[in-house]
Amino acid sequence: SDQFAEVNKHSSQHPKPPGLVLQYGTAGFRTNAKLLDHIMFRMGLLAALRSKKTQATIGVMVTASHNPEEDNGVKLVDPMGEMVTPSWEGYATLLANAENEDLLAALKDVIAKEEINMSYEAKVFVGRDTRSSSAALSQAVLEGVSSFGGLSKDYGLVTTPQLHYMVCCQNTQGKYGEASVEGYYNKLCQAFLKLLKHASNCTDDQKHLSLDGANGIGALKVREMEHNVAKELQISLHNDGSTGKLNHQCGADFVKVQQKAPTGCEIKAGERCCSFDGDADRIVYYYSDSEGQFHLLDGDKIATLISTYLKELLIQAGLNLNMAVVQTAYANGSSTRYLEETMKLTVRCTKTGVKHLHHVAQEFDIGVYFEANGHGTVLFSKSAEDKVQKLFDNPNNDDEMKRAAHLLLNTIHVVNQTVGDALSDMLLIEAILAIKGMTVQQWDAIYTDLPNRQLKVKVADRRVIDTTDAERRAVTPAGFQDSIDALVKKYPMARSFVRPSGTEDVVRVYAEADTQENADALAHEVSLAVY
Ligand code: NG1
Ligand code: ZN
Repeated sequence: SDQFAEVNKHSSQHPKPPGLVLQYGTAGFRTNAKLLDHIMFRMGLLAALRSKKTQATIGVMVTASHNPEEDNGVKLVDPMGEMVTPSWEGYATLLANAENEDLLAALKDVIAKEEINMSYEAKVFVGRDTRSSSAALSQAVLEGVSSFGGLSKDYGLVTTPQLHYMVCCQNTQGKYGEASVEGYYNKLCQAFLKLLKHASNCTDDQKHLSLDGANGIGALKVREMEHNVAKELQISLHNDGSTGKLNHQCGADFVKVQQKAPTGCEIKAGERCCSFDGDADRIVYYYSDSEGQFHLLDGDKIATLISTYLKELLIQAGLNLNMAVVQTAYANGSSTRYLEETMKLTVRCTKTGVKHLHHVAQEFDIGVYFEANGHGTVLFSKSAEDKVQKLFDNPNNDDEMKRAAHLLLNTIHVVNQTVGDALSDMLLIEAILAIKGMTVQQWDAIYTDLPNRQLKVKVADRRVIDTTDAERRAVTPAGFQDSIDALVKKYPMARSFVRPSGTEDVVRVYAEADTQENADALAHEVSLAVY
């Protein structure tokens, strides 16, 4: 039909380099931006098909998150704002790797398999990060959508979680909020200010936060948002993109992996600081003590702060809701022990990648999920939200219950439940610290991290390593896990695992032990065993 003629015509302007093979990984496609033009066009086509299939608006985000500026990437967002469903990740890989002359056949295959009604008009929301390649690449996505006669809305420069939010708002007819960047700020900031009504006597120090924007989109969005909350939160923005290079020696991934402060920020002793990543879906906190020692408060510490706060509120509110914390193998052993043994919370471990955590968190009334790298959020079930609303509306509550209900309700509103969101997480964390009158040092002292080390190892083919038990054990190559076990035995309180990265062509090694020397030695020894 006509539609396919259009696709053919436009596809020839976005040719695939013959033989190039790419995989839709942990967070979509990600590689050097020069290799991505045809991928973007084709993801526009696929998003249009996904929209026709679901008869809903689909999102396409152009970003490579914490990767270097030269890279780019793309991920698809499903109707409720969640990551695209696994079977469609398979189609994405299929379309991406079809040689030019096979593209139409591959599309027709997807259409037939999914029994897609091609007469439905596709609707796609597109967003992009600040990389120099992102504008042209998002144009290619838009062209893909329109080749199938679809309608698209280009949100331009937005954070990844903002795009997820827009898609969810659009498909829930505004019940989740208004599908605009303004609507997003209004919802989050109003909830934040209501939460802050419960914080008394905040000092200027407590109201001050130093923020590393990773020279990316998060910095632009903090600038747009900050005036809304300026009375309660004063942000000193560093690495705002005006001079530095995206993610270079800064940002949440750098700070987490290097376990040191970003360049571009003069941090004063004791000062509360945080870093976003390149698309503002991750956040980590840190401070430097009076001896100049660096202290990192990662996703595990964030999950602990939030779940502790929520548990206290549930008790005060007299609400019996089941809550769990969802982590990955990268969660520090101390955090898991603290959550289970001291907080008596349910803790679940999943494979790396937020889609896995999100999925498990949905099984509970309240699911707090965070990757150690600072990517996470809180999910509230429909029935949990209803119970909180009902309690809030009940005129017979005593003062403590009234307070708890108001706090729970506005906590639900400040959270972006579609996906981990650095801006939203920051507002929630800042609110909790203010409400509890807690300093970053007191938060840090809740438990002490086991010293740990993460390494990357380049190998010929990372797929030879296959894992099980939420990636905590290797099943191939034969004998490899036995070697790891033997090394782990040498050190007190040790743990180590190895898995292939889904976003980079490397194998990741993680080790923790009683001392930093031992964690470093173990990580090193395990990385030698990888070959
Ligand atoms: P890979 O490259 O698969 O380890 C990394 C992070 C994930 C996730 C994705 C997407 C670590 C160890 N891994 O995945 O947690 O955030 O990137 O950004 O941090
Ligand atoms: Zn990111």
